[in-house]
Amino acid sequence: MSDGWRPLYSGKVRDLYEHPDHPDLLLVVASDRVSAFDHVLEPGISGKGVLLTSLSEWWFERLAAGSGAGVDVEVRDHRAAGGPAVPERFAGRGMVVRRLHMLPVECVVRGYLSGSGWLEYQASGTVCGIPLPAGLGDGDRLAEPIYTPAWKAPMGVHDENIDFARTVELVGLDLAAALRDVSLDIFDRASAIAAERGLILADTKFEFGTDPATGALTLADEVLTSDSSRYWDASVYAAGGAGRLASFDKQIVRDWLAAHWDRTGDPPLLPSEIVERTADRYRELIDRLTA
Ligand code: Q0Z
Repeated sequence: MSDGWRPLYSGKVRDLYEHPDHPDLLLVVASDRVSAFDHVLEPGISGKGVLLTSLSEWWFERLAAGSGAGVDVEVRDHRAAGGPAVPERFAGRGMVVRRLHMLPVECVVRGYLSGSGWLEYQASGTVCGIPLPAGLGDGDRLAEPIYTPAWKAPMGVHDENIDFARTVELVGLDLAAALRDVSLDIFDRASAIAAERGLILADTKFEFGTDPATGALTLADEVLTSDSSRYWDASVYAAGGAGRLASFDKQIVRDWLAAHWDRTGDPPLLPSEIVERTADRYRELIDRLTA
């Protein structure tokens, strides 16, 4: 390919490229692939890569405007500085970013009890080892958001929830404290922005790197997308009932798969109705957030 970008790494749903003439940059490309239960499913969700990239870019811009509390954000357009553009073949779903030293910690923040947190709470009254008051239910709001980091295991190994002491061992005390404080701060700011649009940000996962030149802590990778976050409709949530936790992500895919697959062998093809409803849900989130 003449644009010079070379595949560096392929994840389940995104791909990373490097450029020999720009060793300080990377290209992150979001595909239309969708994964659930550790499998990449067929067919993909047409338009998903573009939607998630625009969501991530929108959040990067919103968060950059109000940052300063010890965190930088990745710059997404390097053309002004003579950097390469996103090539046409990845139009709308690529971001050129500064190449950082990524920290091996997934910075998860939860404002509500749900998903794996709800499962752990039922078994032990804790979430990632943090004790919570008795009597909480699925989807309940926590008194205040909690920071529940995970160790980014090498490829093929599952991420492992870790406590603050383990984070200190991994990145040192100063960075461990900064990751926690900055993650909670960004979560608060993002929750307030989402709330203005009638959306609840239930939980999310941030990733950070340090700038190799300056050491500055930098928010990186995808930010507050529906692949990395759980959003709920605030009015649906407030009305209560079974559907109150319908999220703006691939929950439709997960639910369908759970009902139509016993988790052995290859997963079945997704029906077009499921694909379309999922795409609609992604679009609705973007429309409501960015309108
Ligand atoms: C992001 C990932 C993807 C699979 C590495 N600015 C950066 N500097 C250095 N590394 C990264 C970034 Cl964003 C980086 N990932 C996550 C992205 C495919 C995994 F496109 N890994």
